[in-house]
Amino acid sequence: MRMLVTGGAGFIGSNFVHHVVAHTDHQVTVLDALTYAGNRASLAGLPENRVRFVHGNITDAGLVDELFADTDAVVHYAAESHNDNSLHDPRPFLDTNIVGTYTLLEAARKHDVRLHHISTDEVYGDLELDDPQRFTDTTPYNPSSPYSSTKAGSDLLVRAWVRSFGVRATLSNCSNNYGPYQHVEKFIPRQITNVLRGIRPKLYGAGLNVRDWIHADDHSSAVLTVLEQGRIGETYLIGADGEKNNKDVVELILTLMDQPADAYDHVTDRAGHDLRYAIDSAKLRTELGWTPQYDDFDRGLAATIDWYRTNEHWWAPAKDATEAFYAERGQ
Ligand code: NAD
Ligand code: TDX
Repeated sequence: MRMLVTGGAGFIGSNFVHHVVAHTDHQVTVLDALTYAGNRASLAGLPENRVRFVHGNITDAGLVDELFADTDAVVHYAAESHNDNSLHDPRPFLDTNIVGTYTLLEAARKHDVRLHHISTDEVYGDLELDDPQRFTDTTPYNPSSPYSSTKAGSDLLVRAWVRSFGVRATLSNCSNNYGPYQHVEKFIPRQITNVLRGIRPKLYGAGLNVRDWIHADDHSSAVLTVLEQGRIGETYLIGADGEKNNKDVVELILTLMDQPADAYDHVTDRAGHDLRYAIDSAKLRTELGWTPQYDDFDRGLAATIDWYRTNEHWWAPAKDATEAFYAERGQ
């Protein structure tokens, strides 16, 4: 299969490209604009006869049209992905997440190309800490931030293009990912690299907010499963039963890095901070037979810490500017 991966130089997209090369015979073309979040080094070492890189923007209709003409399937990861950035400057989120997705849908429609759209559990809003319910594909949309509202908008565009124009698309909404190649602006890599730099980790507010962690490689295997076996028009929620509050995660990072568990600071909370996300992935597991491989968060986190320890050349160039951005906001 000839596969186009948008956003393949980002965190989850690059993990997916590594996964596809290791587990299939597909030919991959990556389309990535190399924003501050994209990094060609995340694709280093992959065989040139399997992976081609195209530097370009998903809002460029001419380029997208050209690429779709030579593609059997598209997996759409490209997005502005960081909530804190969306609170500071929402505009790029509208351009990439909404107009970019629209541009891909129009090309999928014209060329009758199979499309899988990557989305997030944040479209469902948040849950109370003691709510026994978890998100399913029938949970009403209720996004909180400029980021999650643009992802919700992009999901609705995909559903409309399936229904109105017969585009062959599936969707997946995944919980918080961790693993190698994640930008140092995000919670887990920020705290690991802070410790490596001798900076105290920074916890927003009291740190009782819960995220449902999944290793990026498990996200990749789930996406491949949906691409190969998912029913057109369906939405699959991807999660690995990994609920943890931020305070526990930061304390675990410190302990795994041989620091006192309380050696962190509480900083200004995020505006509109979602309290809890939790995924019920029963549909994906029972209908398509998917299971995650990383069932031990402590081990997965320890491996991620090792990766950042040995790959400082990958993250160091972005670290100072990222911390300066947070410092301006008291975070
Ligand atoms: P990321 O910010 O690490 O990577 C995004 C990539 O998209 C970058 O390589 C960037 O250069 C590229 N990009 C941005 N705008 C573009 C444009 N206009 N044209 C072409 N390329 C562009 O993001 P991520 O964390 O890897 O997230 C990838 C996808 O997964 C997103 O759609 C996100 O909503 C979704 N998602 C992320 C998580 C998570 O925990 N990070 C969880 C669920 C879903
Ligand atoms: O320094 C920090 N301190 C802190 O306490 C940072 C950066 C974050 N946090 C908190 C905020 C969240 O409760 O940690 C939690 C995780 O924060 P992020 O890594 O920014 O992720 P989140 O906002 O949950 O969104 C992520 O998961 C869903 C991805 O960035 C999204 O792209 C995805 O859709």
